[in-house]
Amino acid sequence: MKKIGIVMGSDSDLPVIEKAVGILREMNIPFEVHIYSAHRTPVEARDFALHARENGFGVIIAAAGMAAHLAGAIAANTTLPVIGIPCKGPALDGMDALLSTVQMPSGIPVATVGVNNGANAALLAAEILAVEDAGLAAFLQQKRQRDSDAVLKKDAGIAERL
Ligand code: RP5
Repeated sequence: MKKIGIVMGSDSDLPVIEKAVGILREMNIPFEVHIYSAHRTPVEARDFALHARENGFGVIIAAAGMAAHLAGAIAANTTLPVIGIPCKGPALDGMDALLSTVQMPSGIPVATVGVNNGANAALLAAEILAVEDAGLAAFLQQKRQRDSDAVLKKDAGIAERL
């Protein structure tokens, strides 16, 4: 199976990445995590993206906050699918990172999930790999069924709680 590359702009983004890592572990998907910044370590971020395909990655998740250009910078240097996670910073409730990540000009796409939504980034990355992996697709379907069952269980108990 291809690996998922996870890049965060700073270790202050770690709580968001931990949600993604938890889901990838649950699904036994191989991954690698790095701290590369588009502005503090631009050479390393570029090199990672340039060689990601030959290094066995199938999807890259890039998480960054504030003027979050990491996902776009990674996407500029690879044709692998890149999923951007805008991280909430100290100002603007994450709107700065959301717009910086989602508003990529035409030609270099970044599939952007919600602010701080590491879980959806991991699930989307898994769905991309599952296009060619029936076992992973089945696992994803079972997970949805479990989530659905949990909601229906809450529905059955809601009248007693009110
Ligand atoms: C971005 O700036 C990082 O992704 C982080 O979300 C934000 C702040 O970084 P630190 O100052 O906490 O290292 O590059």
